[in-house]
Amino acid sequence: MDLVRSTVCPYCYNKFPNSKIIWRCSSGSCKRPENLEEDGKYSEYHDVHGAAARRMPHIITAGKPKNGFVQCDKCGEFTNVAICPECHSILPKTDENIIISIIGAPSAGKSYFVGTLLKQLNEKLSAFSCGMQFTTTESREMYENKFERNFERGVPVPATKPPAENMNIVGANLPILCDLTDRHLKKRTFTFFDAAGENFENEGIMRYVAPYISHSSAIILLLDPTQIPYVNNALAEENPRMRLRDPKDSVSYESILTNTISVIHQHTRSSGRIKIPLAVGFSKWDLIENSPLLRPDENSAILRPSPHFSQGFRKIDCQNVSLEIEGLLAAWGCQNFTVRVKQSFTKVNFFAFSAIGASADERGNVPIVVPKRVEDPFLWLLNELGMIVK
Ligand SMILES: Nc1nc2c(ncn2[C@@H]2O[C@H](COP(=O)(O)OP(=O)(O)OP(=O)(O)O)[C@@H](O)[C@H]2O)c(=O)[nH]1
Ligand SMILES: [Mg+2]
Ligand SMILES: [Zn+2]
Ligand SMILES: [Zn+2]
Repeated sequence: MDLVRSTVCPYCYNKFPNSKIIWRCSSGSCKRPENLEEDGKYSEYHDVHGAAARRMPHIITAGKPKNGFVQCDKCGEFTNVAICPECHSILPKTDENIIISIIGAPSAGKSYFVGTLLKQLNEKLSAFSCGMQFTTTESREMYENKFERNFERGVPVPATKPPAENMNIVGANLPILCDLTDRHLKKRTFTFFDAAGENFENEGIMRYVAPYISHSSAIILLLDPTQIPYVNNALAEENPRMRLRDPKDSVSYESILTNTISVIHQHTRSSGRIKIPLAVGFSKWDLIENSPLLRPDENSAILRPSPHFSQGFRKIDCQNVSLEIEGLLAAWGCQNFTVRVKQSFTKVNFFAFSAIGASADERGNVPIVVPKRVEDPFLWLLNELGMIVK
């Protein structure tokens, strides 16, 4: 690692010069139970309890790296395990660290989005001659426990837990890290941070997530169409038994957008249009497609399956979908929202997707997950960041 460059930790989002990086010994000797040492910082961030679990191998704070390795001042062996000076998490060995922030009201569909997106990337990213791997065993296990197992069993993914007061928000909900290796073998680590919707409800709480939003390479703002009064009324009229949220009960789109903009401005001490690319994605699109009152025109691009994995990235499809969604938003009385988004961010595209493909049944069982267009916002962002081309 280069000494002048800086790193953003993908766990605590602190930014520090690479010269501040510290190291964890990985030798057999330092890993022996009797040689482990209490690591309070790591345990606090990762929410680790129990005296034994909090004990970890020795940390080398004054190492001078040579070819990526430093010598342990306790056992004399060499290690290349770089860790964050603030939270002691292992820093990924990567060419670039990319944070993707997923923002949205409680129950907007953020967790299903992340879970089904990772599933699609895992299965289909080879179409772009890219490989995907979870960065750490911890990330792979989180994906398997939180998503894969529940998808297979038709069990709902639990609501994401908001952090207890004063607890660090990342520790309460560790991000999932995965490495994407492109055709030139360049490896980039993506951090998907799927916070609880409660974190975005007001500006005061949102300041806890400010560092991760402000350090993001891209933001995905997820909106639940049933939060739009026009949509909510139409669905209720068609199917009075459908369980729908009361749009008045949850934080509005406009507030989430306003909070996001002001948090970024404050944290980056800037004003004006924000240069971080923003994908605005409408979730649960199956509800719209299945509604005679709301279903778009039959020749709409949005009704067709996503073309990107089968035909290569199609920017024109993203643009067509975006225009169609803008048209629907205008018809549903949300023009002001669209204008505000475009005035506040320099790069914006509107999307719609269905993560599950259908609603859970009345007993709460989730059908087999058949995602539609869930990959579109992420592939658009990869294109905006110059990682995949047409
Ligand atoms: N019809 C339909 N329902 C969906 C879809 N995706 C998610 N849902 C439902 O929306 C609800 C909330 O989904 P989550 O992904 O847990 O929402 P979240 O934004 O992570 O919520 P918090 O973690 O509480 O902030 C679940 O009950 C899902 O059944 C979809 O594609 N279609
Ligand atoms: Mg969630
Ligand atoms: Zn850290
Ligand atoms: Zn050692």
